[in-house]
Amino acid sequence: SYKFWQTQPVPKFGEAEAGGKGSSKKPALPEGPIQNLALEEVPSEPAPLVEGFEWVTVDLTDDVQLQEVFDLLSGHFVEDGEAMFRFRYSKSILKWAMMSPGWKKEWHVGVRATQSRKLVAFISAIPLQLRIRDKVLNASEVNFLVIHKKLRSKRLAPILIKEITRLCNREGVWQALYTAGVVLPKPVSTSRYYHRSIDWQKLYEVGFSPLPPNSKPQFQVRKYALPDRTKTKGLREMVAGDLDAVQDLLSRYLQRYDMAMEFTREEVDHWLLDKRMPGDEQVVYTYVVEDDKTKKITDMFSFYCLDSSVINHPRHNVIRAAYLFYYATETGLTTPFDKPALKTRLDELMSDALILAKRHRFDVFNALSIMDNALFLEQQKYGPGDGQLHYYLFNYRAAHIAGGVDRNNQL
Ligand code: YNC
Ligand code: MG
Repeated sequence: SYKFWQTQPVPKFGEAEAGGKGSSKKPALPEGPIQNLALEEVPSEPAPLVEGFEWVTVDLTDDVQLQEVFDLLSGHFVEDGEAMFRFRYSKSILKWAMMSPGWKKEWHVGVRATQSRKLVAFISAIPLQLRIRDKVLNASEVNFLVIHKKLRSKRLAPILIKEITRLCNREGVWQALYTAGVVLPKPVSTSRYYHRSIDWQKLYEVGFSPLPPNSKPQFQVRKYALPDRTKTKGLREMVAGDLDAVQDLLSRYLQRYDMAMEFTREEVDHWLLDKRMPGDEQVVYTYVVEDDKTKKITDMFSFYCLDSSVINHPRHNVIRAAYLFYYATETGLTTPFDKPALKTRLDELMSDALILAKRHRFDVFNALSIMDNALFLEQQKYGPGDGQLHYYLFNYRAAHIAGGVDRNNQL
């Protein structure tokens, strides 16, 4: 019934499609903002919390507070349906994800128990420029909404969501992007997680990968075996000197999609270049292909490291997962939509990505059914997972955006 969400400026199930592209017989609604507020209408103070709890701004530059967010998320954030695995965002990845260019400390919102000072809930936002078809929105991305398990189902989530909305609005930001595994009104796009085993034996032991009927463990191990060396000529790690070339290539490539980030040079630097401090774990791994004659950057791909805790296993505590991040290529393409050529090239690049992930001791490589991933998922031995990921826009009505798999079916 969506008692909370039906009060919010989001599209409703059953209403006409925006842009007139849907199959609905109802008259099309225009693509664009759902509600226009004036800054004066935005409350200057947060709504009060129930007795015993208080709002705080969490300072992620303070390692003690960062550790509190890490502890809250690693104990209470997203789990799979059977509660076997839980995302385990490292402190490094939390800083990377929440302290991107333009980040505001006010957008790291916590709730503490007044007496014990314990951090019991959290929500965050970062600023971004998001293109939907030909419009670029000055938006935020909301993530890391979490409530301690003992405080669930008390309607605290809507209060956190309203508070992050207020704080975005105060900065003149009226639209937001967010993703969730749950169905809410109303996804602008829906994708599925795909998994490519690297260490099949371990994934089997923790209960992540099943043994298919009529197979044997040694067949599975052999099926997912990878060579030690990459094949693409000119492939190397991205360095700071590649920034302009990568920004150029990536922004051209992202033009192919109906919804994509618009990256500044500073953002490419932040999201793609590994800037670990000594002792920190590496978060992002980015590779480029440099043509040895022209010295041009012709391709790039990246993945990031996000572990999952294995809940209640006697021997294994974590799954080391690599998540496919951005990629771009122009190699061999006669036009941007030359799908057979794109498939050939992506297969080469993504097979090397797996080899590199194995070299960095990842157990599994994950990808969503977005971008042009449908072109290589099957060939590279990815299998569909149980999880779906829905994409949502706050205060923006847009015609549905088909995922990569759907688009591939139209090849
Ligand atoms: C969710 N994931 O439907 P209705 S994703 C949004 N996103 O409202 P209560 C959610 N809404 O149906 P609980 C949601 N999950 O009555 C639930 N809801 O209208 C809605 N899990 O609240 C739900 N993290 O407090 C219902 O539920 C209402 O105690 C119920 O808390 C929910 O980060 C939650 O999955 C998710 O920690 C915090 O279960 C809790 O169960 C939990 O009674 C494990 O809430 C961790 C987890 C969510 C990961 C994520 C993106 C969040 C986006 C939030 C929406 C942002 C909108 C844009 C704002 C900025 C606008 C501008 C400008
Ligand atoms: Mg609650």
